[in-house]
Amino acid sequence: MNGARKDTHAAGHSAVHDALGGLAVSAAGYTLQVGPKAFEVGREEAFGLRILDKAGRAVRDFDEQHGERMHLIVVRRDLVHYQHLHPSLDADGTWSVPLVLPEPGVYRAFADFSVGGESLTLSADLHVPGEMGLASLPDPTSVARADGYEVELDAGTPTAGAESALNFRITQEGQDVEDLEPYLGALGHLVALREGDLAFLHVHPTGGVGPEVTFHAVFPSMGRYRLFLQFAHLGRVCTAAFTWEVSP
Ligand SMILES: [Cu+2]
Repeated sequence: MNGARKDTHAAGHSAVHDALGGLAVSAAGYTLQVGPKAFEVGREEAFGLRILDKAGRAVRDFDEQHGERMHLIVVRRDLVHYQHLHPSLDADGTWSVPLVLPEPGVYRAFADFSVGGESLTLSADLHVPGEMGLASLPDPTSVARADGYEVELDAGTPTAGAESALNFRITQEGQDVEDLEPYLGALGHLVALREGDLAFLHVHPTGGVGPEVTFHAVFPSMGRYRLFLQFAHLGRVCTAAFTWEVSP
């Protein structure tokens, strides 16, 4: 579930973790194993994943990060159909969660977790056969609509390699939303994916009071990124997506 949680570590939390991850199925001695890898369009499957150590044993001891021990992000490779899920861990070290992939195409599944104090994002492709309507990345914009909310992004002019502040302001019918609810130990959750290779930047708020949520991120290179902001209000989690262009 994605409900409100008690903040465990928003204060003093490092603003930027791994600048870059999500490009490999194996890193730092850990390997991601997923199944099934092929889905039928729109049909719910029991999706499972395991993190194997160097000896091939399933890891069972994970650190809590942002109120959960495993964050699963699934997005189609053209950066549509974003999902953020929290699987549950079985006794044998398998994380499982019901998963529906809504349209044909190739999806990237990112397992974002921490073991022994080290944060890692490993990823694997999932396939949905069928005729795929390819979406082109929407043009960069500073306003996105999500479930009846309007979200405005002010990030100045981000430069590759330098820390950027990203400020989101959430309104509803022209009124500031001042009573944002905690989500994953903070006022919002942001995932940034780079166009082209889906490099994964996982950033968290460094502050914010409703209606504003602020993050810091380092964009590793010039180019376009898709930002997925999630926030909670009135017991619901909403997702707003932005295309953001980073200058050299
Ligand atoms: Cu999560």
